Amino acid sequence: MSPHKVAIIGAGAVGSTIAYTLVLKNVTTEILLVDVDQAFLEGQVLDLSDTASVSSCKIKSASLKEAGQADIILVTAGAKQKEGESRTSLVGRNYCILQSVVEGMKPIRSDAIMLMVSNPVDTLTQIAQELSGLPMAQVFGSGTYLDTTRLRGLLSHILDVDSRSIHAYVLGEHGDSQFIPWSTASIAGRPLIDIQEFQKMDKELVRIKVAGKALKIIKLKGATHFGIGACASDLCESIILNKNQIRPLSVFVPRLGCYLSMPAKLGTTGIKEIYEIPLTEAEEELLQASALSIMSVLSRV
Ligand code: 6V0
Repeated sequence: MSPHKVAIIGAGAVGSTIAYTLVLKNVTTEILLVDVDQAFLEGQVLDLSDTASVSSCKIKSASLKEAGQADIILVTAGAKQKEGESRTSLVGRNYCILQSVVEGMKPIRSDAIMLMVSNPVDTLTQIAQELSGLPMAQVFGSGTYLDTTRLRGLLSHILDVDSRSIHAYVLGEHGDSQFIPWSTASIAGRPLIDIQEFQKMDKELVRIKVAGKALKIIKLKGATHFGIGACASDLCESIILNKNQIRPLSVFVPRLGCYLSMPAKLGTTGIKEIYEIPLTEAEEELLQASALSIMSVLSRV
């Protein structure tokens, strides 16, 4: 494998879980961890370095300048939601953090791929692209990949089919205005709307459970990190191995004028293509409403 450097900004619950899952995947040669809390960072690096028995990946603490020269830069730094708090309420605090992170990394390697994870992820991805000056194809957010994983997990339980064989997406904002385009969901080419168990299913309850799962976890244990760890490391693998996988990611959709989640093809150069799903009129309205909601958050920054 050719040398591959992944930088993770923010070594908290999310950043360290991404680092841990990446180490176990053995797809990268070096992980650079960056955090403002130097003692905490040193502890995380020492703890993660104990995974050496299962991986040859080296883990180091690094400066923002060094992180700016990595092949892939993940941003997880920032405040997280508290119980009952929405992701959009974090925008002011996390905008300031993002600004200092991007400025600190400059000059950023021109072919670096930047993956945003901090919330509100759609708004911050757009800001990261503008501040970094990197091409749009190289800056994207984890978007509704995690929500889609949650949806497929729930459907798998209800329909008794492996979640990876269910083609269904959560699109739009990684937040309250996200929506599920049910008309496009299928199993083995059969639209879900033609399947009897699906017809009996309470779709609104499924939507509420998917959209509300993060806050439920936060209420019970204070943070969510395993799901996003699995999703973000999968995205890194897709980039490093040029897998051309289709994932619902926060990408810039010109006709809507903002970053939000759409299925997109991901490989070594970043976002290679955006696949706009054909939507019904009602679903298109939900997409437009989600775009408006993201743009209103952006206008408040
Ligand atoms: P955490 O455990 O508090 O970690 C955040 C880390 O960021 C801390 O270690 C801070 O010291 C560090 N930090 C703060 N400012 C800076 C800075 N300027 N430079 C470097 N490091 C800094 O939070 P956690 O890891 O749980 O969450 C991080 C972010 O991920 C939050 O915004 C969450 O809302 C977001 N999540 C996004 C998800 C997604 O699906 N996109 C999923 C879960 C969490």
